[in-house]
Amino acid sequence: MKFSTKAIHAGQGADPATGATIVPIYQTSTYTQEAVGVHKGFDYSRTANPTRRALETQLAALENARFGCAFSSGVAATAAVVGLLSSGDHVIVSDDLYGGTYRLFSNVFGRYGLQFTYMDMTDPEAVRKALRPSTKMIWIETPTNPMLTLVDIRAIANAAPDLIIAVDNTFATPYFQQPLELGADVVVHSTTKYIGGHSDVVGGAAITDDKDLYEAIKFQQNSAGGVPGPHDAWLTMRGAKTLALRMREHERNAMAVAQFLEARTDVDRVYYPGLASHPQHELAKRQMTGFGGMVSFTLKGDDARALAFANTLKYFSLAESLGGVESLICHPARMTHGSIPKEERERRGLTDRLLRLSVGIEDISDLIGDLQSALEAQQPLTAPA
Ligand code: P1T
Repeated sequence: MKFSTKAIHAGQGADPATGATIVPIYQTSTYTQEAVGVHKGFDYSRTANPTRRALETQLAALENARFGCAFSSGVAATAAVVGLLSSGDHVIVSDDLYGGTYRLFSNVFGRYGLQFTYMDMTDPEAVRKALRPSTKMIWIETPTNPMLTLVDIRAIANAAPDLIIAVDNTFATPYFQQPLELGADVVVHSTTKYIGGHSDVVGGAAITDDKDLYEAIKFQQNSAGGVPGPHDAWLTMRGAKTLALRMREHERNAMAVAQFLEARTDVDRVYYPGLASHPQHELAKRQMTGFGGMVSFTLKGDDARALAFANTLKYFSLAESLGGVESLICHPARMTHGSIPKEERERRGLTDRLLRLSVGIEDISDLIGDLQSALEAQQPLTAPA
């Protein structure tokens, strides 16, 4: 089965109880047993629920894997994977990543005795040198949020063959990037984003083809209990059916937006892996089958100018999150990445002037027109005194 067919058919067979063509929302917490321990495979909905199971089957198929666990959010999925580790274990983490992941690692798991080294992973040899006897996991976000930096998954997996390689594949989605085929052991998603696709549901997933790893993650899922309810699972599953269609359109629009911004003299830098000017454009072409829908950039001028620009846009809502059909703009330093200390942020290039676009699938002429009007509404830059 090819990708779009899997999105529509994997886990989506007719309901065995009624023949319903679409998987029903099994809005139940529990299941009546014929006798103690005699039941149809479900006994309590934290452990398993038919609607959630259909979503898990669908998402696993999209990553070309056998096993998936759905969670109530992306950070719940991340917590379940890092929760496999024990006090004293060491994790190497890509140094640009979602602020909430940084917060979870540093401020929650750090208190439980896990050790995290954040580093630039563009040099796999440097990653190999940073390995310690206690290193158990490498946590990769690629492309990173919000700088759109890439990490060569295969090179890192080769540099650390015995460790758990976890990849947050939220930005690329399985449509554009298949980390398990590149040597990763587990893929994590915020399904809140492109997979759900309509900004109406929060969720997460951890997907693997390794049975032992799956059993361990499922144990975490059931023990810590960060599961989605059946209605949220159903919404996510419905969204995922059109992932391929949406991603093609997100990418087409994002490329046009990135090229438009790059050609403007009032724009300082544009970060988009699809641009030939992106320092890792060749890796992007090799590792991904498309470049995604996220574009970050800096305007010339100060951060007040950047904020005024963001407030002037009509179709790009000023909002956290990404990956929905509607376009969003975010000021990462004050919004999604505010929990990272300023000096850490700036070391990664995440300045107060940085803006991040989640380019939606509206008509491209409206989006470009909106950006153009907002740029032209700004005070002209005055020459330095
Ligand atoms: O929000 P939640 O579903 O818990 O997902 C967390 C998460 C994990 N990984 C990546 C790469 C993410 O971008 C996120 C969430 N990010 C945002 C809310 C944001 O606006 O960047």
